[in-house]
Order: sequence, then structure tokens, then C-alpha cells
Amino acid sequence: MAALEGLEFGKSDFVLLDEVNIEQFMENLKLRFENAHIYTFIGEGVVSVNPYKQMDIYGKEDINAYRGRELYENPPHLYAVADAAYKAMKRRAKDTCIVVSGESGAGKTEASKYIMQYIAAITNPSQRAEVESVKNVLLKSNCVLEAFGNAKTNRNDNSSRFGKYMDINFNFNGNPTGGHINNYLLEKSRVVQQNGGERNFHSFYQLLRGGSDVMLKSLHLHNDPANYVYTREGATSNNDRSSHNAVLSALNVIGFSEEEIHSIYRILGTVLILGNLQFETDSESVRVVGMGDVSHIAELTSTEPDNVTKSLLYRTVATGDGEVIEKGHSEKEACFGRDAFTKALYERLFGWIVGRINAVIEVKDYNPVLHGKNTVIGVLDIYGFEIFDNNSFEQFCINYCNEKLQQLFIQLILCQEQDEYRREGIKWQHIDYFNNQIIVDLVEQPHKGIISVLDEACLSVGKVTDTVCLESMDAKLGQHPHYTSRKPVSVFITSLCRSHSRLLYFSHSSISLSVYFRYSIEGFLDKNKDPLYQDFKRLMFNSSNPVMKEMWPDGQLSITEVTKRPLTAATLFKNSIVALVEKLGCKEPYYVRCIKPNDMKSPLLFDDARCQHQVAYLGLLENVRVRRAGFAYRQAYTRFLQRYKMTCVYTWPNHLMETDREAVEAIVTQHGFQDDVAYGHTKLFVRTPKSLFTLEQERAVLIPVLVLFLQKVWRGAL
Ligand code: AOV
Ligand code: MG
Repeated sequence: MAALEGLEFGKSDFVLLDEVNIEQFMENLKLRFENAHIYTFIGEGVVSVNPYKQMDIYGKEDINAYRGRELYENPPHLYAVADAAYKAMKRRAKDTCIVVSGESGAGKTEASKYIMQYIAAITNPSQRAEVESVKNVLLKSNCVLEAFGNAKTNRNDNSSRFGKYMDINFNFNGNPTGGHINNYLLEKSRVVQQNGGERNFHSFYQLLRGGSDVMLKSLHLHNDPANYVYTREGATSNNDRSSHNAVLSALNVIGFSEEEIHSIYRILGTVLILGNLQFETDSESVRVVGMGDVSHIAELTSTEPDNVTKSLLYRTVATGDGEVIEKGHSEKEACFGRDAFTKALYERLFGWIVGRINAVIEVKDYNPVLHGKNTVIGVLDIYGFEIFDNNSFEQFCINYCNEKLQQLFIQLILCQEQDEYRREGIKWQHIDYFNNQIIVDLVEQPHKGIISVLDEACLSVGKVTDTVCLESMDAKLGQHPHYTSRKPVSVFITSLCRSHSRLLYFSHSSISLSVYFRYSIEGFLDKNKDPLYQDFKRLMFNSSNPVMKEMWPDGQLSITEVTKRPLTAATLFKNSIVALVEKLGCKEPYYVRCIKPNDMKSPLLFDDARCQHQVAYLGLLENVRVRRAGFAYRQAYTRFLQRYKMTCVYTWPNHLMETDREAVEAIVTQHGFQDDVAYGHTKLFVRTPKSLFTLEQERAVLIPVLVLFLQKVWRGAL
């Protein structure tokens, strides 16, 4: 219950700083971090600094302290923000969302889990069984998705390698009735390769270290990850064994059948065994080395060994005149095909697991006429900005997604806010901020953005290499202020020589921050095209295991029916992120901005430069300025009047003034907070929540008195 105990160090809301400048901001952030206050408000949002140690602030008592309270009544906490989002949803029937952002390792996933736990804890006080079961599945889904979608990277030991947006649906009582998870671009390349010091997805190590002997034997697996090409680079962790049991139990609670659970592990086994297959060229033709393993793959996937071999060594192609022929792979093509297959097996497994969880938590039999409006709280936990020594297509997508979220923040918090003041004629000192729209455009603009150039290269006939693609980017984007492929920075020269690839850079955030993200163009085209031979799809569609068959519906298409030009990976990702941003944009947003205090995962170190950089690119100072100069609440005069007219003698029961605005002025003056408001053309703007709270309290006292009065009138007693 530490959240509410002890001295409060520094300002609990950055809005309360004596002066809003970077020095004071950083001083406050550091002071609070060093005194174990990891959360600080900016208005209704919270800034969180990863403590890298267990904090005693998430217990039952803490939850009770925040439940149903106003934001400023308690110290800053994720619970305060979660409660504000929940209250807005319940009281005003608003769809809300909590956007958790920050770079890799900053604490987003942990924060979103605490938020979900809080929401689960404060709902369904009457313990209705069907609501409890929805809550249970929502909570347990985290454990499963983390096992299959998270991995150790050089930035974070439990890094989310997929994006997750979860909608939680509520009935008019404010109890969860279901939910839906959207997942975004799983980093499937990790299945076949990891950077030095990183691991494959947790699920593999958990199975190998935690699976029983009987289970591993039935999957033809040995328990040491060092035996498998795909897992031999990553060290096992102490948690793998216990996590395996937790995942199994979570799968059971969610409602996966025995057969489904077996199928999941059979796919993991298939991937590991496939990864160990080698190919050999033997007098012109290519063959699989280790035929015994092929029979294990066939057994695990419920397919025929001959068909497995065939799909590994040949591809069916349609010639120009419609003839269908089989073409043998070269050794290199066979390796490429095998890796594409294992990546697809894993990606489809992940997508299927998400779909299966969604089927369980889907809102069923909800009748808005009977049950009232169904409202939603969305929680977004997506992979954060990340930059490694070698950055590829995946980092490009992840960082683009973060630029989009930053853009949404700018739109909602910085732009719209200022626009409204202008529209309403409120006196306002414009606040400057760096608008990263220019970077978003650089990536996504039709015909001239990076994705479009990339797609063009992927779709053009003939041999287009990564280098050729980079040249066309140079031609189209060379003049762009945030793009360069020839930045003469000496530190990069060595890697340029070593990788023999040319490099693509584009800057993130403002130039003045001098942050250039460096991406190696190598592999961009292949990853964007993401080709998978139809033969593998057909193989899996013909599996006699119904669960696996279900994952490969496109395997029923014959080679002549296959769409020639499916959308590329980057375009599919872009479309999904655009849809996500639209979804978030129509909800009332609450922000959790996470900061990583240092790169050593140390609970003691506050690295000033690293933190200041994050504060800058997250636009936190601008956020404080807008918030401070701005108004926490606003309401149309008519609505304000309706709600509070009972609190003023001049407006109750009806006012005799010429306009509603004058009547509102009377209420404000009677309560003495005329210095805390501004009058717009159509709305009243209130600077601090406290003024409104006073009115709310008065209203709460008056309502029972009024009800009593009206009852007496109805009964004719008065
Ligand atoms: P991320 O989600 O922001 O990174 P995580 O939430 O996984 O980062 O946090 C990284 C690690 O920091 C966790 O595994 C914990 O060890 C520690 N941590 C974070 N928040 C807390 C907290 N409130 N209390 C204690 N420890 C914490 V990424 O998914 O890589 O972008 O993609
Ligand atoms: Mg995460």
C-alpha cells in the first residue's frame, strides 16, 4: 500500500511546476524516480518511469484507494488513469481508450497488465459467474500471448514482438461482457533468426524446458534448445519451466480443448524439426538430408511424408499458357522455402490462437434495447520504438507504427485542443511543437512514400535487388529533409563496409533532436514480398488434423487460382495501423507515457540524457504547456446549465436571463470560481477539475433533498 504512504516528493502533476521548462521537468522526474514515485500526472495522463524492481503499489488496498475517486484525490498512478477512463465510460457512456506508449523496455506491457487487473478488480462486485469468466479469460490471455508473441531482445528480456489492441466491452452496469483482441504484425523472422544475445519466442524454450518427457517424446523433441538451429543461439531462462505450466493452465482456463493444445505443441515441434533439415545437391537434383525427420514432420502435421518431401523440394508453377508444371528447387531456394514455411506456420498459429481467444470472449446475445448501450475501453500495448546495431524491415515497421501513434497524440492532445480554443474564441498563446506528420508522410504517402517505392520494386518484373530499390528511393526521396542514404557519419562507415549493404536512414522526430534511425536495406524486398510457395499451403490444407487444416484455408486454391499480386507485408501493416489509429481516434483517449530510465535495466540509475531524449520525442513538455495553459473541462452552456442549475438561486428552477451563457455566469460567480473559467462562443471552459468537483458535490447533496421535495409535491403534501 506504498502508493499512498510517505512523503510526496516533487510535484505530482507536471502542470504544477513553477516554470515549464526542460530543466524543471527533468529535475522533477528524477527527484520522483529516486524517491520511488514512478508515476507523475500530466493532467489526466500519467508519465511512468520503469522502476526495474517490484513495487509495493499494486495491492488490493491500493486498488480500493483509487476506485471511484477523482483523479487529484490520490497520488499519481496507473490506477487513477484506468479509473478515469472507466468512469468516463460508465458515467457518460463514452467509448474510451488507454494508449500506453514509450520505447522498448519502458514498461508498456507491465503497465497495460496492471490496468487490466485494475479494471477486472473494480468490476462485477456481485461476482456474477458469466462476468467472472470473461474477466478470467481476458487476464489469462496475456500469459498465452506473451509466451507466443514475446521474446528476449537486446532491449528487453520480455519484449513484445507483436502489437496488441484489446477492446473490453461493458454493459450498462459497467461490467465486462466480452472483448476483442487485434494483433499487429508478429515479428516472424525471429522464428528462423535472432540477433546475437537474443532469443526466439519464449514458447519454444518453455516447451523444451517445461514439457514432460512423455510430451517431448511424442513430439520427437529433445529437451535442450541447443539441439535446434532455431533455438541454439538463445540461452534458456529459469522461468521457462514454470512458465510452460502457467501457459498450459491458462490455455485450459480459456477453453482450448486437449486436441487444440496438442496441435499447438505439434506445430512448435514441426517448426523446430523443420529448422534442422538440411538440403544437399546430389548430381543436379536437391534432396533432404535427414529423411527420418521428414517422417516426424509428417506425423506431427498429419500429412503424408512424400508430400512433405515434395513441397520442400519442388514448387508448382503455372506457365504463361496456363500449363501447370513442377519445378525443382535449388539448394538455396529449398532453404528459403523451408524458412518461409516455418515462419508462416508460426505466424498462422499465433493468429489462430488470437482468433480462438476472441471466439471465447466475443460478446454474445447482447441486445442494446434490453441491456443498454454497450461501451468499450480499449487498451493499446504495442512494440515501442527500437533501434539496434542492425535494423531491418521489422524495426522500420515498428518505428513507423510508433510515429503514427505519436501523430495521433499530436492530433488529439496538441492540435485539436488548440484548434478548439481558436474556434471558441478563447484567448490563447499558441504552443509550438514538432509535428511528425512529415515523417509519417515520408513513409506512407501514396506514390512517393518509402512503402510505395518498396512496393513498386517488389511488384516490378525482372530482378530487382535491395540495392536497386534503394536507388529508386534515393531518386524519389533524396531531397526529403528527413531521408538520406548517404549520411557521412563515420561511426556508420564500418558497418557499411562489413555488411556490404547500403543503408537507408530517415530521421525520427525533429531534426533538431538529431536522431537518425539507420536501417539496413538488406532483406527489405524479400520481407516485404513475403513469398510462400502454394505447395506448402496445399500440404497443410490437406492435413487430417482439423485444427491445422483450419489455419490454411488458402491451401485449397489451385496454382492457377492464386492471386498473382497479394498485398505486400508493409502495405498490409500500414492498412492495419491506419485502421487502428482510426479506431483510437474516435474514442476518448487516456495516455500512459512510459520512460526507460537507463539501458542497464538498473533500478538505481536515472540516465539524464537518455530520459531527456525520451521526454523530448514524446512531446511531454509541449503536453504540459498545452495542458497548463488549457482547460481541463469544457461543456456546452445548455448542458452545463441543465446539470448545475439547481446549485444557484438565480437559475433554479429556471433562469430569467437572456442567454444560457449569462445564466452559467451566474452559477460560476455564485460559487466564486470566475477566475478559473473562460467563456467561449458556445462552451464554458474550466481550468481546474476542483471547481467542477465543488459543483458536483453540491449537486450530490441537493439531489436527495430535491427528490424528497418532489415526492411530497406528487403526494399532495405540499
Ligand atoms: P515494454 O513493453 O515497454 O517493452 P515491459 O513492460 O516489458 O516493456 O517492461 C520491461 C521490464 O521492465 C519488465 O519485464 C520488468 O522487468 C520491468 N518493469 C516494467 N514496468 C515495471 C513495473 N511497473 N514494476 C516493476 N518492474 C517493471 V517492448 O514490448 O520491448 O516495446 O516491445
Ligand atoms: Mg511490451
